[in-house]
Amino acid sequence: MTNNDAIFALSSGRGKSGVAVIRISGNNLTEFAEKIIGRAPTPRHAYFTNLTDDAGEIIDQCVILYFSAPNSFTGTDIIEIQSHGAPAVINKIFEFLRANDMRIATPGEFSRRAFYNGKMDLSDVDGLVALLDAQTDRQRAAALKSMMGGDSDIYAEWRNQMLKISAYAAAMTDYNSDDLPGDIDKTIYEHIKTLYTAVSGALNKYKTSRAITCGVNIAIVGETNVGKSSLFNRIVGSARAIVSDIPGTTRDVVSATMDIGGYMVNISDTAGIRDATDTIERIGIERTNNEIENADIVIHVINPNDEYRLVRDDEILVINKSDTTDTHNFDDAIYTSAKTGDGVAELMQEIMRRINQITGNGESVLMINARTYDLVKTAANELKNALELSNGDYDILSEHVRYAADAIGKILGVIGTNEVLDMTFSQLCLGK
Ligand SMILES: Nc1nc2c(ncn2[C@@H]2O[C@H](COP(=O)(O)OP(=O)(O)O)[C@@H](O)[C@H]2O)c(=O)[nH]1
Ligand SMILES: [Mg+2]
Repeated sequence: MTNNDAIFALSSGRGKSGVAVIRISGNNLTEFAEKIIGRAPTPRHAYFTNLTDDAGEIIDQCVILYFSAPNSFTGTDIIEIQSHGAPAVINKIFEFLRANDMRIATPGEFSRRAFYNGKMDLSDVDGLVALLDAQTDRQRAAALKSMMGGDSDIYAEWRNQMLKISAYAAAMTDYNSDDLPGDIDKTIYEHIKTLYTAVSGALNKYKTSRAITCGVNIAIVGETNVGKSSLFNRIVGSARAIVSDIPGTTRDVVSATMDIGGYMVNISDTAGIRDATDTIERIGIERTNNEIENADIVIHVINPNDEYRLVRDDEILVINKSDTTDTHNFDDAIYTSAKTGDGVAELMQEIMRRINQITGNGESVLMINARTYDLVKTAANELKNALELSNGDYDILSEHVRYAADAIGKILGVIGTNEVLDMTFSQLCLGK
């Protein structure tokens, strides 16, 4: 099914660097490895060599590694050339490889080979995509777990059970109901119910997965001039928003991405909530409402003596400008001064507490992404359909459970459509 012709790519980052890693994947690369190393290569040994082109000119001093199939990332033979990271060196090596009938890989082609050669399933590839995107420690940990097969094991186990139940139910249609044990319906029902609980439970963790991979969204809202932008700057730790005492200065939403306790956080400073007369400001306020809707955490800022109208049930109430007064009217509010920095640490603690609530301290069962969400949902729906059938509808029940198994099979890539494969692999960069 796959053509393992010789392909190559720069696996390290582009730009000037100390070392560049160029990977070649293909069938029977031993001969080529021998040619560039100067002797028969032992797999997984490092060879320091003068890499020479076909005209006999030295391209660079390199370290060369050889991996023989199937013990490599792609399951094919692999040669890894570690050269100096200069663009001129990399270009010259590429030229040399092209002259030796190799072609540059397409994005994700190495992983595609790994998939076809049984080295990774699609859920592992999802993990790899997430790992390459990871910016914070929690993202790294979750993606790594997924890439190393943590998610695949769960999916494979579900699918296995679904296939068993489906086959069992299908076989039952061949029997006369009088010949079957009386509690058979109950047994099947219990099995499906357990699976349904697990699958739908994982689905409910989507928000957690999303918060880890895409970041927790925080919106700072409140009337104009209460100090939202000043507080935003305090939180982000750099002057990114315009601070001014002219009401309505922040007309658009200013956002920053930051790392709080290993979690990625997208924090937005918004235009104030007030009845704006000016069109541009009104658009800003509309955007504020969008931000509030999309936010996982809302920080509502007010002045010490302001009347307080709740914006969202679960908001964090912050009374800013605490340096201007001694009155403490609210018990469960956090008092801050964006001016002196007072109370900001306490606010950060509360933010951290909320993040932990949302992410469940990172203990999510599965890393569900946009691709897998729909498939997990289909599986859950099919199981639900099966549970709603009346006793004895074994052939229909068998079908529903098999559809559920198929959906999970698509997550793993055991049942593959080209669209699913293309979508997954195209997210990867060159050299992966
Ligand atoms: N005294 C005092 N002034 C503040 C504090 N926070 C902000 N301000 C001032 O209040 C005004 C409005 O601040 P800004 O951050 O632009 O408010 P925003 O409209 O809610 O974004 C500016 O003059 C700030 O210097 C604070 O904690 N204490
Ligand atoms: Mg502002």
